[in-house]
Amino acid sequence: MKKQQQIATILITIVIIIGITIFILSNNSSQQTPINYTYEIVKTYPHDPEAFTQGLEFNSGFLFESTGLFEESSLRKVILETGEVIKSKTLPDQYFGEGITIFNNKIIQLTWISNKGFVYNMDSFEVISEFSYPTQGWGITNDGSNLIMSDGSSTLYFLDPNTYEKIKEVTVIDQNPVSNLNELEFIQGQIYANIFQQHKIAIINPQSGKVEGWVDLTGINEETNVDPNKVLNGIAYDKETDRLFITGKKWSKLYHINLVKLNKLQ
Ligand SMILES: [Ca+2]
Repeated sequence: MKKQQQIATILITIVIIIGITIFILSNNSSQQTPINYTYEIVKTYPHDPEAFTQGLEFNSGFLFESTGLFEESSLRKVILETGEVIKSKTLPDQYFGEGITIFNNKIIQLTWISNKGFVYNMDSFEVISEFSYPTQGWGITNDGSNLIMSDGSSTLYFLDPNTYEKIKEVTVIDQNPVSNLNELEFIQGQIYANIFQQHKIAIINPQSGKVEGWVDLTGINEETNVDPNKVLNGIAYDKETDRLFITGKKWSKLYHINLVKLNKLQ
C-alpha cells in the first residue's frame, strides 16, 4: 500500500510538472518578441518620380497605383519593368487619393479626409459605385474575404466587401499600440503595414493585431534625406511568383526585395 502511495505521489508530481511546463511555454509563446528583418534588393525598377504613392497592388501582371495630393490624385495601371503608365484616371480636384485594393475585379480606392471611397471597374477604370466611412482613409488591402483598411491610427478596420460596412476592428500592438499604420498588403496570412514617416514595415497577425515581425528598410532609398515628404509608402505582392515590391512617395525607383531574418535565436 505504501509503495502504491509513493507511485501515486510520483505520478501526480509528474503531471504537475508537465502542467507547469506547458503553462510556461504557452505563456512565453504569447509574449514572443517580433522577428526582425532587414532586406536584400533583388531587382530595381523605375518609378514615376512625380507619383505621390498612396496605394500599390500587383494584379494580373501589372502594378496598380493610387497617387495623392489635392488636384493631383490619380489611379494608374503601370508596367512593372518600365514604370510606364498605360492607363490613368484623374480624381476630381477636391479628393486626395489614398490606398487601393483589388477585389473581384474591382478596384477600391480610399480618399484621405473626404470619408469617401470609390469603386472602379478594374479594366475600364469607370466608377461603379461610391461608399463612405467615418474615419480618415489611409491604406487598404484584402484577405480574400474582407477589406482591411487603416486610418493612420493603430486600428485596422475589417469591412464587408459588398456593403463596405465595418465587421470588426483590430488594434495593432507591439507591447504598446502601433500607430501611423499606412499602406497595407496582405501576404500569406499576415498584414504588412508601412509606418508613416518611418523606414519600417510591421508584419501583423490579422486575428490578434500582434506585430509578429518588423522590417527595417533604412537606407533603401536616399531620396527621403533630400525631401522628408518622400517617405516609404507602397507595398505590393505578386503571389504568383512570390515577389515583394516596395516604393515610396515620389521615389524614382521601385524595389523587388527579399526579407532577411536578423534575430539569431529565432
Ligand atoms: Ca498595397
